Amino acid sequence: MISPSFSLFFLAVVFTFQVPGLQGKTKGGSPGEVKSDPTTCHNFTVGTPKERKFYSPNYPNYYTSMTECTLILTAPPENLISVDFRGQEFRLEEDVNCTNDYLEVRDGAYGYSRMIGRYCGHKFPPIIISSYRYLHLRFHSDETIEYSGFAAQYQFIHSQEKVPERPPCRFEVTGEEARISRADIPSEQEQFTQNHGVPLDCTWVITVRAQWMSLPFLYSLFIGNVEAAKLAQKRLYT
Ligand SMILES: [Ca+2]
Repeated sequence: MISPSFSLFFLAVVFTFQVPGLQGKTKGGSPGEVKSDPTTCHNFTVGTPKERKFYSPNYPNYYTSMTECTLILTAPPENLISVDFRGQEFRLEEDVNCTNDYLEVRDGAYGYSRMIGRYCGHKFPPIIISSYRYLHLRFHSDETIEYSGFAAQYQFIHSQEKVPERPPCRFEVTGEEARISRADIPSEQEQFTQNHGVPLDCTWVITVRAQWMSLPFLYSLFIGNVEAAKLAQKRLYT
């Protein structure tokens, strides 16, 4: 009998391909290549922690093209995060759907957490307050047309209500063949889901040898598909 709580089952699988000799090496800035190295992204991913500020890459100068940077803000336990982008300016390339250059904010620690908003153009985003103690932010720029970007300031807000602390649910999988399933999930995760009425949120990171291939056709994401999520299997082959 499936618990009703699993109607909100959320599963994400991350496929990682390791290339010997390149691990830890920063990506270069050659034309056509996405830049996401620590130097390019420093303003965004590190910023000025003492001031609790972060910026678009290369701020106050124009941000670089073909850039992808990720920042996960983490507040102390029982705190939320408030981010204010209303600094001197907010200037990204404008397009209707914010697909060229954008700042993306998600309510959680992961790139698949609930989207709060995707922002571009010259209009300040609203003040953003997280539901829990994590925010996932992503800056993206495409090949052409850059602007000066933005400066943002964040603060931690002590929650009047006790913020539930979800135990981590992350699994590392490797080898020539492996099987992942709901059975991997510890009972404390299910209990947390039931107690707080939140989605079950787990990640499997599958790492295979370079030039090997995993079969992602089985699934990449399930929402509300309990039967499909109960059992999944991956096979790796040369
Ligand atoms: Ca652009």
